Amino acid sequence: MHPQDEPRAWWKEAVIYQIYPRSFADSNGDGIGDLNGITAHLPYLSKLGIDVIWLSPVYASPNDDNGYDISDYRAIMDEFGTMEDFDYLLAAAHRLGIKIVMDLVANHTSDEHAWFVESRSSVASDKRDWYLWRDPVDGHEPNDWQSVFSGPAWEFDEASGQYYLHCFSRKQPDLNWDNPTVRDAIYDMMTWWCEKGIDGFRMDVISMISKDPSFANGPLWAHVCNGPHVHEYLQEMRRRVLSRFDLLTVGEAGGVTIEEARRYANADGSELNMVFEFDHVDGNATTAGTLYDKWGYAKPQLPAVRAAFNRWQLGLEGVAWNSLYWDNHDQPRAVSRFGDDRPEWRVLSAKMLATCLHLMKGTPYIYQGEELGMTNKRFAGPEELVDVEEVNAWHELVEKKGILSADELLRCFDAVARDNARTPMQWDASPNAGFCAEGVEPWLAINPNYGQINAAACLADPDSIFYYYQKLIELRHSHPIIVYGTFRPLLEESDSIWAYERHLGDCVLTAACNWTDQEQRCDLWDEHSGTRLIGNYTGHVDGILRPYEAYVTLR
Ligand code: TEU
Ligand code: CA
Repeated sequence: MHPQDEPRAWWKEAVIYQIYPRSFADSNGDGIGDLNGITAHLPYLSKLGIDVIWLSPVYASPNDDNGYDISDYRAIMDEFGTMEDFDYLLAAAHRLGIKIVMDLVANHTSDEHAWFVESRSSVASDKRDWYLWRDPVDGHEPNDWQSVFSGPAWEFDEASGQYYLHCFSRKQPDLNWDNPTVRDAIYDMMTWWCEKGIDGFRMDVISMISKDPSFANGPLWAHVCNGPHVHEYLQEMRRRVLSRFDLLTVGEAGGVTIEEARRYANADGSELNMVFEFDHVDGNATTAGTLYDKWGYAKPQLPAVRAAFNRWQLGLEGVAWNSLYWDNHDQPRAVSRFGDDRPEWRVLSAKMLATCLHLMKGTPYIYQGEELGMTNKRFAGPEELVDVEEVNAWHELVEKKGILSADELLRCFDAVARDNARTPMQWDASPNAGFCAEGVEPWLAINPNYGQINAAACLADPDSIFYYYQKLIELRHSHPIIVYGTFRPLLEESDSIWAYERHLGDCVLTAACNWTDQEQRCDLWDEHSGTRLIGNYTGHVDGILRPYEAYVTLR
């Protein structure tokens, strides 16, 4: 069995594990996860079998947005440790055969970055043009763009009488990528990290680096995503930096369409390896987009989620490469959102979701704790809001504008707030879940269900979600059809079953997942269907799928 047309690449065969360092493991008793905490848990990741770690930002930062506001790209955040700790982590990971991909946040910096401090100092500054400064229009903002984190995307600077653009918080001013000196500085910094031996970049909001030069009124997304020069800049980045090293590159691409992704992730290798699209996590697709639209609590429905994936699977076949994810540090927990986190169904539905995702075509991403079936938290009241997005949304939608009631927004937070994913990793059943020492206060409250849901319990149970993920990873490493086989959707009319085939040479992989808590009829298999590859129940009953059953065969 050999991959046919599809060129082989290590980043297609790999499984990536995302670490949100602040919430992973605290090694020095300050309640904040750190680099040495990650190093200490490398054997755990090695046991899981992952190939690559994506580290959410570890650079110096005042933490307005937990490290997505960088004040020095060449320094480690004090709370996370030192550059020596980083070098040690990188070397220790490499010894175990695990690669490390860095988060590259280069659409914006912190307002405390030396570049911005200088830019702000005077309209005559050499670095004035490194950011997007504009004069007021009729005494107010230059246009009506709203920041992703609520309120105007422009902040007025009294001293110089101009506004600067910040698509995210006011402490995250956008860089001006149209200035070639800015691009040079970014490429230099990237090269510096590559020369250190890192293995790639996850590029934060990379689809937003080229703004619509008209700065016309309208929804922010429509004017900042997939702008006129974005492909030109990424091709330049490829020539100047990426092509010189053996890297995995994935661009976070809010607002990306399949058409655009065929360029960003083109198989010709001219830009990135793959992008993160948002169709399955952002029902509204992407170009619409007032902030208010994000807040809702409707359960995603199988037909819509499946249709989104099917579109991307077919849309990129042979011409670009997909990434596959259910959740990350910006999304609620997979099992709570797409599965069923009630105690009787949590384990089965988490395994079902994993099956569904990992056997499609693309590179799968696991977000820390997903392999344990960690769940969403519950927001009791505004005193629990920590994430800048939650705090600002509360202020804007509840307090200032009264668009949502307090209760409504809290229910939305329960469903989709980012802090659902950011509660500390649940390592064991000891006080503080093994995340930090007993008696220390963790930076974000631990989910009270850590007594039942934790890594130690999973490791002790051969039937756990952890070992199911381990098996899926092993399968990917041993069956080229999982990496390279073409994708064919099945049962596209079904309201309850997500099914597909993969084809490579004469081999066919058939996967079917029951998305409901009821038994469903399913006639995909007969005596010619081949042998069982994996499933989340023991055995298989002909003609049916039991509640949340996932069943996969290979012939
Ligand atoms: O996210 C950008 C993004 O487009 C969204 O994921 C957004 O944060 C989310 O929809 C808000 O509800 C990236 C990072 O992943 C995120 O953590 C940062 O806050 C953001 O960029 C700014 O750097
Ligand atoms: Ca710490």
